[in-house]
Amino acid sequence: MGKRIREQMVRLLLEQKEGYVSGEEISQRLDCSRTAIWKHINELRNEGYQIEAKPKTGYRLVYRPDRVAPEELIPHLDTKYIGRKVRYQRSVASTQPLAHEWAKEGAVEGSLFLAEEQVAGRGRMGRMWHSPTHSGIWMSLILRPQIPLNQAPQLTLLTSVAITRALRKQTGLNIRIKWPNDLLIDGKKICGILTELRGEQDQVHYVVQGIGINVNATESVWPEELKLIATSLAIEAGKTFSRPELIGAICGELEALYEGYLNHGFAPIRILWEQYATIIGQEITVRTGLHSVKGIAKGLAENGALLLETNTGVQTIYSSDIEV
Ligand code: BT5
Repeated sequence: MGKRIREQMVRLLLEQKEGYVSGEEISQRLDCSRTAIWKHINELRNEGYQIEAKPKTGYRLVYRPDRVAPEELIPHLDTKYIGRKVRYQRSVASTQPLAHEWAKEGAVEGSLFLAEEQVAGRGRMGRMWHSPTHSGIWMSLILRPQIPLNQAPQLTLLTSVAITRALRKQTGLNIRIKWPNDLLIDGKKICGILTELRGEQDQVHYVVQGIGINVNATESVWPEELKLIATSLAIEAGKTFSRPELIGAICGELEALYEGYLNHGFAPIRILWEQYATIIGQEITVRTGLHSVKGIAKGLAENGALLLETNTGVQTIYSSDIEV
């Protein structure tokens, strides 16, 4: 309840642009007492908002912290269910286990767990994901598609396409997809996706999609080894971006593609994916466990597996690391 009022209060303050909104107007529009307003204003201040209170005039928003809290995100959402339920914490070990717990408690499809910082963010196969505070989007999305387990990798491809489209629109940067789960700008990683799920062979119970995007990070927040392989939207564009606005755009693209996927299957996603992929027509090396195979990446099979043309014929690769 308190959260709802704070969300509405931030919106009301924002509507005023440079002007003031009187305590009386807030109390009428939000249907709460002057004492309650004061309490919420103080809570917002504790979260980093600077709100000026001028006697007989009202309140004015002077500074709005860069946060991905629900009240910042909601004004940028234009979706039916993706991102409509949000859990938010400033600092977490990783948003993934928290989203798993929430899913087990019955979180609805589209629920989103967001944090400003992860101190033990994770990649695939036990790798680390660096998530310095306020510098990126670190979130886990819960989906409940009625699909068999072996189709779940298609969701990683779907999400890659959705994020690519949203970020291209919002930033104008040339973002490309590297199979299966990386988004790159000029060969440097800007985003990683981690798809985890619970289910039985013929039915997925739920999917938790971890999405990590370097938004406003500068190189100074990264360890040495990352500086060579990673980049951020801000480094590439030379300006910072509003993370809540980007999340809103991503949720919108995701919902549109996901609805299309549930109704029409993977084929339309496959066409889009191939359009944005870095590797089609290139020679690549694929590592699958202990082995590695060289070949030309031809595109995606109908089910989303990678088609690799090798000396011995076309091979179908389900998931692995690739080197270009
Ligand atoms: C991934 O793994 O790319 C999946 C990353 C998923 C992160 C999200 S954030 C929200 C959610 N909560 C989590 O704890 N995780 C998810 P993988 O393909 O295994 O790539 C990991 C490798 O990327 C590392 O070994 C580093 O080389 C590199 N890396 C680590 N942090 C990075 C960063 N911030 N930017 C770019 N590259 C990074």
